Amino acid sequence: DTQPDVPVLTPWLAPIVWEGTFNIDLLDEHFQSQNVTIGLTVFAVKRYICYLTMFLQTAEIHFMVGHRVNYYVFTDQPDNVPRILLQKGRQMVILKVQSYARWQDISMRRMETISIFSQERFHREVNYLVCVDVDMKFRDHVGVEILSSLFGTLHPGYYAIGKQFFPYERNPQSQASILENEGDFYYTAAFFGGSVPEVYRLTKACHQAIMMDQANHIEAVWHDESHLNKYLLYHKPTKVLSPEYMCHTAEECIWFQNKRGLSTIVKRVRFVTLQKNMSYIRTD
Ligand code: 2GW
Ligand code: MN
Repeated sequence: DTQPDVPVLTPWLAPIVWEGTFNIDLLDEHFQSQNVTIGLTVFAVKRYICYLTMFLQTAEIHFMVGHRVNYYVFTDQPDNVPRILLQKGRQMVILKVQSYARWQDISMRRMETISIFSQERFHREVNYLVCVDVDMKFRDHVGVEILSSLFGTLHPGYYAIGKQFFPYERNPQSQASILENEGDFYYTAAFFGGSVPEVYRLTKACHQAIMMDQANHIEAVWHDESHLNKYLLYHKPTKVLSPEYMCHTAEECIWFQNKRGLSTIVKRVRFVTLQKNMSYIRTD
C-alpha cells in the first residue's frame, strides 16, 4: 500500500510531515539525548473550559510520550481547571488571563499572551512551544517529528486546492493582506509552534499587526489565523505538518481516509476538532 502523490517538501525545501516520512525511534532517541522540554499552550476562557478534560486526557496518551512536557493552561477560571493525573516528566501550569467580551478578541489576544510569556518565562522552562486550539482531541501519535525552529500546519479544508481559493485577508488596508497571486499554503491557527525565540517573534509580530488593524478599524477575515498566514508567507516555516495533524469534522476525516487510487491520503488522523454545541458554547 503506497502513499499516493503527496508533497513531502515545500518549494523552499522544508519537510512536510506525513506518516512514513520519518523514523520515530531515531527521532525519539535524538530528542531524548538533548533532554528536550516541550511547552504546550492552550487557552480555555469562559465556556471553553469544558474542552480541557478531553484535551488533556488525550494529550497524555498521544502527545510527546516519553518526553518532558509542560502544559500551559491559560484561563480566566483557574479554580475550574480539571486536575488530571499526569505521567512522569509532565506538569501543568495554570496561568490566569483576562477574558474579553468578543470571542474574536479572546482568540486574537492569544498572540499577545504567548509573546509576553515567551519572553518572561517560557524561554527558561522549555525548548519548544506548541500552540493549539483547545476544542480538540488527540487521536493518534503527535511526537517530536513535529519539532523544528518554526512550524505551521496545513489547514485541512484548503489542502490540495489552488491558492486563489485560500481565504487569506484580501483587503490591502489590513496588515494581514495577501495579494491574489501570492501565498504558499493556507495554515491553520489551531496548531503552530517552534523554538521559543521563533514563537516569540511570530506571536509578537501577529499581535502588533492585529493592534495596527484595530487602530484602523479593520479586523482580518479569519482573525489571528489571517495574521499567522501573512507572517508565515514572509517567514518560511522550517517544517510543515500535513493534514494528519489537523482534521476538522468527522466528514472531513472520512473524506481524507477514503481510498484515492492505491492508497489513502491521510493514513493517521492524529489531532481532530471536537463537535461544538454552538448554541451552548457560543452564546453569552
Ligand atoms: C470562540 C468562538 C466563539 C465563542 C467563543 C470562543 C472562545 C474561544 C471562547 O469562548 N473561549 C476560548 O478560550 N476560546 C479560545 O480561542 C480557545 O482556545 C479556542 O480553541 C480558540 C479559538 O476559538 P475556536 O476554537 O472556537 O475557533 P475555530 O475552531 O473556529 O478556529 C479557527 O479560527 C479562529 C479565529 O476565527 C482561530 O484562528 C483558531 O485558531 C482557528 O482554529
Ligand atoms: Mn478551534
